[in-house]
Amino acid sequence: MTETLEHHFDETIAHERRIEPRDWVPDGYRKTMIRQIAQHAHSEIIGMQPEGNWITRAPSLRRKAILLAKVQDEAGHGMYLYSAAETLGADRAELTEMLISGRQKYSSIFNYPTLTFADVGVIGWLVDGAAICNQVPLCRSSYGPYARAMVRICKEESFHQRQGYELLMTMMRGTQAQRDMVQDATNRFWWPSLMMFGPPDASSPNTAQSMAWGIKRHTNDELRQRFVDMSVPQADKLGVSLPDPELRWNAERGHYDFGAVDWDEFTQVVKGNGPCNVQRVAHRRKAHEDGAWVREAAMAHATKAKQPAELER
Ligand code: FAQ
Repeated sequence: MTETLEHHFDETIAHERRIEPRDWVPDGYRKTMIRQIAQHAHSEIIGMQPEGNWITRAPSLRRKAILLAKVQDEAGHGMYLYSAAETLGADRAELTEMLISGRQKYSSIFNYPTLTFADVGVIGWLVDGAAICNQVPLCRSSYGPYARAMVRICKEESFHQRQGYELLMTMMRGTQAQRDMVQDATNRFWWPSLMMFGPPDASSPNTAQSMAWGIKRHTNDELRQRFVDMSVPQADKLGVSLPDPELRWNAERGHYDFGAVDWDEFTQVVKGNGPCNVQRVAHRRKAHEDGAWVREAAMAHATKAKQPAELER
C-alpha cells in the first residue's frame, strides 16, 4: 500500500503536478513544508512591527494611509500562510506558541530597527524586493495551497516594492538631509537583505532535498545573485550607492560580483541575538495574550450559534 502511495507521490513530483492536502506525502515532505510555511507566516506577522513603528509618525496622511494598507497586507499574508500550514495538519495555535517560545524561526531581517522614515522606503525597495525575488519561483512550488497563496502574496508584494521605491524617489528629490537619510537606510539594510535568502548553498542543510521535492525551485545563492543583479541598476537610478566596495560587473559571468556576507552576524541574529529579537518576540507575545478575550468570545459565539441546530435534531 505505502509503495503505491509513494509511487504516486514520486510521479506527481516528477511530472510537475501539484500535491494537494488529501494526497499522501512522506513524513519528511510534510515536516519540511510545515517548517517553511510556518517560518514564512511568522515572518509576515513579525514583519509588521518594524514598519508598524512608523504608522503614528508618518509624515503625511497619504503616507500614513499607504503604510497602514501595507502593514495590513502583511497580516493577510500571515493568515493565508497559517491556513496553508493547517491543510498539512498543523495547528495554528501551536505554531503561534512555537513562535513566541522561540522554538520556530522567522526571517532574520525583521530583527533590525527602523530608525527613520527612509527605512520604510528601503524596506519596501530592498526587503519586499528580496521577498519577491525569493517568492515568485515559489508560485511553482509543488504544494498546491502554498503555491496558490504565493500568487496573491507576490502581487501584493510588487505593490509594496513600488510604494517603497516611489517614497525613496520622492525623498531623493527633496533636501540633502532627506537624501542622507535614504543613503543611511540603504547602508543599514543592504547586507541584512542579502541574508534573507538563507545561508550559502554549501551550508544550507535543506536546499538539496527541498529542490528534489520541488518545494524550492532555486538555491539560496542563485536567488541572492538574482537580487544583487536586479538591485544595482535600481540603486543607480535612485542615486544611492550600495555599501559594498567589491560590487562590480563581471562580463565573463554576466553577473555582478559582490563582497562576502557576514555569516557570523546572520548566525547570531537567527540564534536570537540580533538588535531587536527580544523586543519583537515580546511584542508578539503581548499581542497574543491581549487578544485572548477575542479568541474566547469568538469560540463562545460559535458554540452558541451551533446550539439551535443541535436542539432541532
Ligand atoms: N532568517 O537550509 P536552509 C516577508 C533558517 S519575506 C531566519 O537554507 P531553507 C515579506 C532555515 O529556516 C521573509 N532563518 O533553509 C515581508 C533553516 O532552519 P532550520 C520570509 C533562516 O528553508 C516583507 C536554516 O536556517 N520569507 O516576510 C533564514 O531551505 C516586508 C537553514 O537554512 C520566506 O520565509 C533567514 N533569513 O531556505 C513582510 C520565504 N534563512 O532547518 C513584511 C519562504 C534560512 O534550522 C515586510 N522560505 N533560515 O529549521 C524560503 O524560501 C526558505 O525557507 C529560505 C531558507 C530561503 C528562507
